[in-house]
Amino acid sequence: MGTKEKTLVLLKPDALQRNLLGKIVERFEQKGLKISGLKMMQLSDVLLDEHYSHHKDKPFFTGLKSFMKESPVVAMVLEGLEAVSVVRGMCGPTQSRTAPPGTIRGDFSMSRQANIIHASDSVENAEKEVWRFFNQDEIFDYQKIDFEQIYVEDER
Ligand code: FUP
Repeated sequence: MGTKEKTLVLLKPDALQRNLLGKIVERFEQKGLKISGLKMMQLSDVLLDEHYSHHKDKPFFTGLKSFMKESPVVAMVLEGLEAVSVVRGMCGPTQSRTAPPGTIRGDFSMSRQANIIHASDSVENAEKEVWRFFNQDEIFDYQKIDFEQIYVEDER
């Protein structure tokens, strides 16, 4: 019926500068995702080299790293059934200009680089990324009172 997953989200410097943090967090809350972790952090070269290692030889790599260091980001861990694909769907594709309306990128941005949000793209990567950005004691396992309204009995 779906597996409980955790996924890593970064609200990028453009989301912070453009006062969009609350609107984006609200979407995840309204969807029914559980916030297991949330903090502000200034990203380092070491962390970004690891996080974007698959892009290290691309022409946009240096610009991407500078952009991600322009201000702090907000890092979140979201939890729910199939949370990885649910959150990716809510973000929309990388190129914001053509991202569908209704997605976060589609509704709030016009750029490929300044595209507001990062979300893990697979269950395997989510597992790595959660622990790349969060320590164990920053992730909270708690009961959420709307759980039984969000999922029906045979989904829980
Ligand atoms: P996504 O999984 O949608 O975040 O996309 P990618 O992993 O392909 O890219 C990571 C980030 O690199 C994007 F969010 C923005 C940046 N990027 C560019 O700046 N130019 C490109 O051509 C592709 C990606």
